[in-house]
Amino acid sequence: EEQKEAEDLFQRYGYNAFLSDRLPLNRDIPDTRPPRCAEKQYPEDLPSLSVILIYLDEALSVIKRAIRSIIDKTPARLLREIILVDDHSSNATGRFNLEPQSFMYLKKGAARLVKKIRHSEQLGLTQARLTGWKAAVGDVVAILDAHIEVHVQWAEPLLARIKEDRTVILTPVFDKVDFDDLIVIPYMANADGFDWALWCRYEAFRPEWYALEDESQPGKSPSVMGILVADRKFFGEIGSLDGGMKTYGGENVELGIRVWLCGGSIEVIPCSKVAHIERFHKPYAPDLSALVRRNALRVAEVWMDDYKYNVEVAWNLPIGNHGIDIGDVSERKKLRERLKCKPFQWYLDNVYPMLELLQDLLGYGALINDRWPAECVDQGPAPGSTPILYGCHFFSSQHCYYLTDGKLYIGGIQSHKYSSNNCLVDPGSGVSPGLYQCNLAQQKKLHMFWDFKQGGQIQNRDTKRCLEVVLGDLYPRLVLQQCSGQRWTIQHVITAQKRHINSEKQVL
Ligand SMILES: [Mn+2]
Repeated sequence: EEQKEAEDLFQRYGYNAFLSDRLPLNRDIPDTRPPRCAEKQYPEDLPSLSVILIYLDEALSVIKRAIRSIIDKTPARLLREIILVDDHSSNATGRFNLEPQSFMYLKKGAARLVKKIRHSEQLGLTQARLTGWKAAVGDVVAILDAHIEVHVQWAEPLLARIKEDRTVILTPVFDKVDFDDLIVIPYMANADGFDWALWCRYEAFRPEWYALEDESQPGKSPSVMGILVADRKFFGEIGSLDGGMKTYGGENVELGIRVWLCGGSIEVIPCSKVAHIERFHKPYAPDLSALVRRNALRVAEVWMDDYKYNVEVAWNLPIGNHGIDIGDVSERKKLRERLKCKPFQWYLDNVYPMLELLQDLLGYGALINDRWPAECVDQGPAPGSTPILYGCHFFSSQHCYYLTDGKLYIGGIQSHKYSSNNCLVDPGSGVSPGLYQCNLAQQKKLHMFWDFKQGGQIQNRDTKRCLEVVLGDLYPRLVLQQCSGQRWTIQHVITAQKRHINSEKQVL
């Protein structure tokens, strides 16, 4: 029976809520900060802090543990309030009452610091964060998830840094709390970046940070993962968050780009650590990608100038004509003007030079042989180096890119200068085509350049063999053979005019 209950709770919350209900609310977690953090001295006189915890369908014991850790680990003189924002949870935890007895487990007097706001309908992550920020009265706001526990002395380094410079927006460093056993697994500090689809990812700091040889030092970051700490008023002056973002995703990247371009900066603070449950599944929707795509296109429209095509290509959409409703962006564009923000080029040059433009493309998307219109070229089993033909599903393993120099990538395109794409090669013998990291293929002088025009054959420039499809025992197979005039179509072709605009901007 307990097993069944535990499984039901896991399905509902995406973590082991059964175990959480049985762990002490004030459990000890290991101090995972860089060693030098414990030696640092912070001023007595620091700004006051409002902590905002947003949630949807969160286990009550998890929320209570978050509150308890904040109250125990934040100096009382600095903690102004804890604001819970419930984005219209469906289960009983959404309506847990705030009578004093709900907080009997807290230190005397601490319960009155806790306030709760419930959305009367579900408005999404961004609106939940904005609701908390608008209600806050402290000098500084820390906007966090509710499935967290803060570490010792987490607040002081944040408040001290904002006291020095109110225009920096900060992020603490997450540790991972495993969704099965709730054990804390330390993470090193990293910068928060993203790819051209605007999915967030960890990123190395800039070389200057490593040159300091002090991992307790703040590091500049292109963006945030979602949690953030800011001077409450400055956060408003710079446009808070884009309220036009729906449900999930993109708002963190929008904040990062905007803050950098409009007069602030983003820093990761390694001495401030927050243990965070990485859920098995997230609430809101089983598949968040359509929402992230919509929000990413919104970011591109407002902020990326002539570079917005990168986001469209990353989502395998036609350039300049994606047809997806991104809502009204006029207010955000006005904000950009009013704040006299720098062009996106400046962000690429100065903040995130590791982003690689998706340039020199002639065509991209699914690659289809006209005799087999339901089959797509696919990267094949991974790890592996043999591309195959597979029923079209149009996900990234079937995204192909044909470049001006004749390379043909299969299985997605990388967004960063440090990553390598996979190039189609003719091994020179046998009938199977190969797929190798392009830089390796180049070193080994594999035959990796192809002639291809929309609706024509795909022919290797060295071996003169063609990529073709033959009927195997049961299935059509991808082979290299003497050209018989088979015709291929790639999903999106980039016109000369669009290419011209892109390359001209790159020169500028
Ligand atoms: Mn989270």
